Amino acid sequence: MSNSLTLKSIRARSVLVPLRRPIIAGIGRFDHWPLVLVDIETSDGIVGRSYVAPYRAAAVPAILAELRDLEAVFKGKVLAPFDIFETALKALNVVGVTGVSTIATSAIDMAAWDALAKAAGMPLAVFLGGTIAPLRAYNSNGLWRHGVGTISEEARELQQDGGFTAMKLRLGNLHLKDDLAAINAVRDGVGTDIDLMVDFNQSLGLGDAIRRCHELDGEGLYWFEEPIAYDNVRGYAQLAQQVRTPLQMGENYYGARDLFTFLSAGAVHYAMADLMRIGGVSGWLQAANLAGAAGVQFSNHLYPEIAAHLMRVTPTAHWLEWVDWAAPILAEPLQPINGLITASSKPGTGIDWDETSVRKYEVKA
Ligand code: SMN
Ligand code: MG
Repeated sequence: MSNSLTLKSIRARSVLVPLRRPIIAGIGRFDHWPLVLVDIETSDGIVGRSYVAPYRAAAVPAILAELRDLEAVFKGKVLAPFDIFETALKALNVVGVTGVSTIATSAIDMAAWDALAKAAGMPLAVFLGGTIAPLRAYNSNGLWRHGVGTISEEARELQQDGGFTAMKLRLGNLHLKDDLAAINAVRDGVGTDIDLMVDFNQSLGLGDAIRRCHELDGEGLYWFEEPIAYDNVRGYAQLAQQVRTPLQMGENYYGARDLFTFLSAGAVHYAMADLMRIGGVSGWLQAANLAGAAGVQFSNHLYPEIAAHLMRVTPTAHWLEWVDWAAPILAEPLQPINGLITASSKPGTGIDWDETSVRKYEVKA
């Protein structure tokens, strides 16, 4: 027995949307944000939607090509996300299951879950057995690694734009004094009562990270995110033993097994997942339940529109990372209220396109 929805077609388009504040971090600079918009058309006329944001505009054609490949595999088949996920990753292991393969699979998975929840007439959180309620969120829309001169003002904007009491600052400057100046500038702007997460975006070597984390350990920061290369499990395990401020990482986990590796090694205090890399909703559920079993608090990386549903069925749900980067093309972007984010209460995820804006920002293949 199966549900009655079958996959008719996958429509994938790409847009390049402007960023109000350019992303400047240890991993590069991005002035525009490429999004791949996915619409899965089903036999019942229900359309499941999702988007993925692969950072590099030049990588978009590879993702579109993989989506066309998977469309051919799943055309006419039952829309069963569990089966699609297993089949897609098995089929793609011959070209590598991380990277583009996981990104394309995640996009289809998220759109498939959206369609199923819509068919059931329930918001995704409810469809998955949870409820919808406000989640505490931190503002991640700014505080990039640019000159310190505008940081205080920007922190004030991030606080006021949604009533946030938590925000994330990007660090990993060559010199400690520049990291300290940025922290002090945030606190000059918004005081010391806010929760301040810091993200090094892998910019330090292990030795320098041990030094830098010790030097910043007394600053009362909420977490140290990705101080070293994302795949240095042993390095994270060493750092985790040595620092007092909790270590956070996970935006680069490709699939739940990567989280399992880090949990088994005792390499993280907090963990997070990025829906495009962890494997969409299916991958998130695996990872969130692993983190739950390990008692490790779990946050999202980007994709707040879907994460706001999934955090409601995550046993150790922690902070929601708030970014509004997809807002230019969404019909109903979420709105933060008093630093809280609540998922859409429409059937599915609530993701729908503002077609006029999509036409404006579309990049023709
Ligand atoms: C980040 C997000 C998106 C692009 C670059 C960097 C950052 C985060 O690591 O955690 O928000
Ligand atoms: Mg990060």
